[in-house]
This record gives sequence, structure tokens and C-alpha cells, in this order.
Amino acid sequence: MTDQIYSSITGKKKAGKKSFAVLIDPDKVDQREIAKLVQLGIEAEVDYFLVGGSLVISNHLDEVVKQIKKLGTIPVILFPGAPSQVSRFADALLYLSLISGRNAELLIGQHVISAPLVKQSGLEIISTGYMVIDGGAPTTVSYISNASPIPANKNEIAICTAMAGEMLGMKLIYMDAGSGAERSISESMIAAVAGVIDIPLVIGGGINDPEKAYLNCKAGADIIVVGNSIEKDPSLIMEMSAAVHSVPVRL
Ligand code: 1GP
Repeated sequence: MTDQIYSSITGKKKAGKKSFAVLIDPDKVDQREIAKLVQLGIEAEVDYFLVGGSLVISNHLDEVVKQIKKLGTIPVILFPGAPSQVSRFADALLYLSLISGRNAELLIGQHVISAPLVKQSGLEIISTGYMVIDGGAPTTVSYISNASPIPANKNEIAICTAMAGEMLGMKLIYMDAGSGAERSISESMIAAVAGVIDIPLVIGGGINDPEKAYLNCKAGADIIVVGNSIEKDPSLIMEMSAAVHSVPVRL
């Protein structure tokens, strides 16, 4: 197994550079929309495409991944909502354990079931501590996961959860307010968590304007993920990516 993608993520973090990732939900795009997103992504110098969703109903994941790969060189990282969402055509897979919840299935159960399939895929596997933070309204992820999110104002729970994830050997922490969250994660929580871990911190959920993306990076996010607001207005890719990449390098 290579570690090309993870090396690129940690390399950017070491260099003090922030990354911008666009989340593509295979259920919500057709070929024409993918082509447009990839084109905009190339122009905006997007760092990664994340592909996945809490519910992937369609069965064209392979086709979506292949099309993105064919049209450009931006790496594709799978962000699976279920064990079935594995495509060997991607560059890497976030191997998510829902460490903010207490649902054993999503902590380890589904991993056990899908382990042989995931291993056979030959994908680069990035062990990720996935933390769902209350975003103000139930989102698909909070319903599907059947697990309570961390309350938005409980920074100390987020801190301890992220620290535990890092000490368990996870390579990334992904804090997510859920797709289309009413409230994105507070800068104070991002800063608190970034202050106690050395592994890269991914932030997503409800980020709908470039300023928010910028401020989240300033607070300590290493990678910003945006899905919903770009689905609604793809031209936001430009401003969002520029905002993330304009954060001054701090080593
Ligand atoms: C959801 O973090 C991602 O899992 C992105 O959220 O769709 O709200 O941008 P949005």
C-alpha cells in the first residue's frame, strides 16, 4: 500500500499550507455536472475531490470516480458512508471510525465485515477519527449513524475525543457538522482541537461562504471540505479555494 495521498496531506501541513477539498455525492451529479466540477476544480487548484455520501443510492460510484480521474489529475479520496462505497479506481479511502458516537457498528463492526473487500481494493487506506458535531438540525449522518453528535459548545468533549483518536493511531481527525448543517463548527472548537493534536484536522459541514472557510483555516483546520453549497452554486469553488489558499503560511 502506498501512502502518497497521506504524505501529500502531511507535507502540506508541515509546510503550513491549507488544503481545499470538494465533496461530490455520486447521487447528486450526472456526467455533465461532474465534467463542470472537475474543470472548475482544475482552474481553482482544488487539492482533493472527496467522493461519497451518507446514503449512496445509485450504483455508479466507479463511473463517477473514473470520470473524475480521466478529466484531470486532482486526487480522488473516498469518503464512504457505508462499506459498499469502495471503488478501486480512487486514490485513497478515508477509513472512518465514528469516534464521537457509541454505536459499535460504526466504531468497528462494519470495518470487520468490509475488511477483506477494502484490503483487496489495493487502495491507500487513511485511518480517520470521524467526529460528528451538532450542526443545529438533524442531518443525514446523524440520523443514519444512530449516534448523538457532540454538542456544539462542548469543546472539552471534542478535545478529549480527538486526543483519544490520535493516541489510538488514527492518521486524521475529521470534524463534521453534517452535510448542509445549519451551523458549521465553531472556530473556538476548531482551535481547541487543533491545539491538542499533531495529525491533520479536516473540517466540513455547512461551510457556505469563503470567509467561513478562511476563518476555519486560521483557527487550525488543515483541510476544508465543502459539498452542499458548491452543489447549489458550482462557481463558489473559485472563491472558496482562493480563500483557503490565501491563509498566510504559519509554520
Ligand atoms: C459533509 O463535511 C461534509 O459530510 C460537507 O458538508 O455538504 O454541508 O458542505 P456540506
